[in-house]
Amino acid sequence: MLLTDLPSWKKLQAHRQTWNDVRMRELFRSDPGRFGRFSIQLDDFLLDYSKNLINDETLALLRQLGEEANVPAWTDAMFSGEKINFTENRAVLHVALRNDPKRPIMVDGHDVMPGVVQVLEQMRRFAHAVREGKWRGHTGKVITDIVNIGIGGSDLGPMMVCRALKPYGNARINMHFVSNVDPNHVGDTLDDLNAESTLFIVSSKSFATLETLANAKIARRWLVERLGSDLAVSRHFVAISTNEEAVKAFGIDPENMFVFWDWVGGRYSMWSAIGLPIALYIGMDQFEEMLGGARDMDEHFRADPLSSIPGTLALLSIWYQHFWDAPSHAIFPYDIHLSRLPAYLQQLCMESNGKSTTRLGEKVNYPTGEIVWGEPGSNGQHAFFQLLHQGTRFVPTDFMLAAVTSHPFEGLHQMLVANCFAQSEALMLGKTEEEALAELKAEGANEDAIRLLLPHKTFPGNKPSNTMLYQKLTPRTLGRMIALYEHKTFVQSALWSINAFDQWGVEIGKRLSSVLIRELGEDKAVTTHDASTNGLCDHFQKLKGDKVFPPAES
Ligand code: G6Q
Repeated sequence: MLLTDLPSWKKLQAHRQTWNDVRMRELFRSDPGRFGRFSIQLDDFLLDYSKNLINDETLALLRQLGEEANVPAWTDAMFSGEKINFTENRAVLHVALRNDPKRPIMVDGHDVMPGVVQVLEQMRRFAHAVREGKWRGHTGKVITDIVNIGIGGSDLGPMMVCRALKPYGNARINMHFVSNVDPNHVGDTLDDLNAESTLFIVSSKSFATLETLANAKIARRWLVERLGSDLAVSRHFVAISTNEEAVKAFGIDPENMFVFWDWVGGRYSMWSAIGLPIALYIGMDQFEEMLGGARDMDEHFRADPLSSIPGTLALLSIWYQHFWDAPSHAIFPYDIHLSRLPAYLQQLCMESNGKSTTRLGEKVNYPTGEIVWGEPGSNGQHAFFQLLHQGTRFVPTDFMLAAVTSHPFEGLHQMLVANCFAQSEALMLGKTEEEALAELKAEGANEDAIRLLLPHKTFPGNKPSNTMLYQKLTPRTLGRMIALYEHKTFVQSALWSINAFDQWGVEIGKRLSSVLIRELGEDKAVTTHDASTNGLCDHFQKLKGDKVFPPAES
């Protein structure tokens, strides 16, 4: 049955009508236990979801909806290795990558855990050798720079985590991430590197992605030119893939290859060998801490999917998206180390749930897939927060912050925390006309000024937000947080009756450009497309001429 046909849907529609005149500030005033009732704690990790437009009845109805959509049964199916990614005939087992190795998970009659453990051990040996300076470059130099070449799921996770866990990073090792086929990406990166001490990781599940292979070829040529021998490749290139043949064909020795499996989706793969850059940077013990954090969240989720942290956030998102007309969801980490988290979650959520066909092959008759966006605070406050406070859009928000920072400069962290709390408070409270008037009077404004300014100085408030507060952004905490959003995304997909684990929209993009790549390389007008595309090709060819842009002057 589709979401809108479930019995609780109609009840939620009726329930929504009771919310038209409800003010969250009044709910807090009348109920001192609200924070306690609407918050969940997993060790130090607290989710405060009390600043939402909900009461006990709302939550009960949403949970009922989740039961009717069979969320618990879908959860069991995923954890037990059923092929729930049915359009690709694959199991969905990122949870196996952080599972207790003693708990078997079967796919096609085989336990996947021994393979998982074997790759983790290989990663441990390699990370140790590089970090201890035992793995050296072709000329005997220790590795100081690591370049991950990959895109999408083979880039965003490791990049986001390496930034997030900088305080845990090896001081000798600089991490670089090349993803874009824009030549400036690989070019600017290589400009600053010494081939003798650089290690490249070519990271691609399919080993067929145009951007990655093109950048990897440039990097290999750059290396061989500088070190004067093809033999250097084996000390400076490793590959992560599911496709051994393609890795061999590229010229990387399978000895230097780390495998993973088709049951790991690209955007769910940072826990697999795709996480090798993370392990090289923070060490394997800390990498396993991160896996442990994800396992904590897996267990918490699995025990009671609809009352868990991820389940609650998913149900709230359904409430706002369908009953409050909120197509987007903002992510505001008050932590500069999490600056790439919004981009990471954009892929996780929008690639997973950006679908309009149900599991039964029908078109959905309701919106799916939140538009995820965000930036770290407090920067956002000086930019787009205005729209949240006084604009016409309704944007539910997640804030996240740590109680302890790795740079305890006097007072700064407290200011950051205060800013974060103040924003969620202001979004919830708003400012009434009476309050704005009192302020203007206290400032000594005359009657004319009051008439002019009063409507502009009031704030509607009643804007929902969730806050995640934890002690410190450790590998374990980060693992918990990412697994949380994975499971939130999964619960949403179960409610929307869609397959969160395929990505045909990405596949089409991979094919579409190949015709144009060929045509743009030919010395004749492009005429096979619509007038706009032909016109753009024509203008490009005129503008480009034979010009190669000179490097910027130093
Ligand atoms: C992830 C997507 C996509 C993928 C990239 C790279 O879930 O499928 O972002 O990760 O297109 O693919 P490869 O790893 O195969 O190069």
